[in-house]
Amino acid sequence: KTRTRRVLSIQSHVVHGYVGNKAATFPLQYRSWDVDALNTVQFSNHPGYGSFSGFRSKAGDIDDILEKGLLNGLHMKYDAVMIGYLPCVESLKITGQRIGALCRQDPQIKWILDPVLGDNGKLYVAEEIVPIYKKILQNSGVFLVTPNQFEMEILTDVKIDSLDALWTSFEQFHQKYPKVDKIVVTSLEFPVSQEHAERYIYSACYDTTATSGRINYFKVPKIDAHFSGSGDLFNALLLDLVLPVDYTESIDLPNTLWTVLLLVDKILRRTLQLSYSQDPSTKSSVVINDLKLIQCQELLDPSCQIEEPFN
Ligand code: PXL
Repeated sequence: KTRTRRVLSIQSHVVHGYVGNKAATFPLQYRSWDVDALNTVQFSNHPGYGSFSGFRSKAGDIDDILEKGLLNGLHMKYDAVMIGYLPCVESLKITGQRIGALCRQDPQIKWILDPVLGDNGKLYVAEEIVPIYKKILQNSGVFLVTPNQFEMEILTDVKIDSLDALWTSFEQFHQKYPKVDKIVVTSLEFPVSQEHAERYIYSACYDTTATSGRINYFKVPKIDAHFSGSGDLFNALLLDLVLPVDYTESIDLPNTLWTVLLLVDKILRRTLQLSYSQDPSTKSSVVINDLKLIQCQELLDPSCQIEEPFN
């Protein structure tokens, strides 16, 4: 009899579209997780559309649901807690404290933290958010952290403009936040050569528990489009593969990351193809508002074998 894994996923909710919990829930459920989705905002759609309406959950309301409702009311037991977009200072502070205490109480619970700060050199949260993430990472035994390149730079004070600098940044991260188990820098771009800079992105990981080859990186053909929610989908699939049902203190992080990269690539390409066939005016360099997760469900099936890398 297989156990059903259960995750508490603290992220955004959009009524229309697929970012935050809407991007994570279906893939995780499809891969046999019980997903408890706590919504940090409820928006009509993601703000990238240009207009949206909705509201952020208040810190007190999030805490009420988490502390009173789930942990002390229902006495929920989780295999994992995933925290994504949490843009409000008070909400992040209190949630960080609660999940920190929960994981100290029960070290079996794996905390996956996406330190959402910004992208492409721009912060998209208030500056006061930065020290809160730093404090969480210093004090808590976060299992897996998934910064992008810009977030990694902010957290380590290292400008990542080469593979060497990436190495330095990983070492700095481990020095500053020794309690963090695993780091995945989801996407990186730097000019190795003029040709490569345009055609590839990188993804890299650091596993502090690996006995050799702690750092690994992969080169992935770049898709010339921006997909809202792709990072959230990436984190959900990474969570699934990094915590298999038979999880025993060691997984092969580079191998896991490679599988996630292949899978996300396939889903993004299928999304682009479907967007194009529905609207032929879709340009090759585009912003894709909504992932086509439902139409990609057979790719999400855990038995789906992806044979051809990147084409
Ligand atoms: O994909 C991250 C994300 C999360 N939450 C909200 C967003 C986005 C990205 O667009 O708009 C509300």
